[in-house]
Amino acid sequence: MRIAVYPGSFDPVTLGHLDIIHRAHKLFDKLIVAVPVNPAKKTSFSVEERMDLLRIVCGKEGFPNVEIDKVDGLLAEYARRKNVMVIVKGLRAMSDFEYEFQQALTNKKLNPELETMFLATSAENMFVSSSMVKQVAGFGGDISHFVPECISDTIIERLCGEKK
Ligand code: COD
Repeated sequence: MRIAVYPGSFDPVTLGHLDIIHRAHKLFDKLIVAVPVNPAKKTSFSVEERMDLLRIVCGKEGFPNVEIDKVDGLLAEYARRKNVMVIVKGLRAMSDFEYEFQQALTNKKLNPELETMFLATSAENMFVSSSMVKQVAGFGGDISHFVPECISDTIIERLCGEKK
């Protein structure tokens, strides 16, 4: 069975992330979308909130082989435990590359069996990021072009404190 993991902060999940899930789930028997318990970055949404948003979005899409999980500790160790062969990452621009390349090399050192596969962003999602979504939502702006519609109100309510 070919199992891949798509790890990310998903703080919150965006249309850019969803596009990568859409394209990656077709390439593997199982795709695990994994949220770290102790992310390198400070997050606005808790692990459970981020997993719930992912569950809503992936449930709505009806992906038959996508699982949502959390990673406690190193991704390379998680991959070993779960028989994951491939880490899927998205690349938006050259600015993503250095960070992603460093992570790919580190994960390879920690688990030589593990490959990292990069999917190029779709042109329409090139500029979409979780931090941009949070900034726009925080001022009550329209985030409908950046996040799946089914979670848009929840994000705005949570970050802006009012339902749009
Ligand atoms: N289009 C395409 N891809 C996108 C888009 C977009 N618009 N937006 C984001 N992406 C990609 C990113 O490039 C990334 O590959 C992925 O989606 C997730 O993005 P984020 O921003 O939600 O998540 P990150 O980059 O903060 O996630 C960091 C990890 C959780 C992957 C990393 O910290 C990790 O692996 N943590 C586990 C602990 C560990 O093992 N650390 C050592 C690894 S070196």
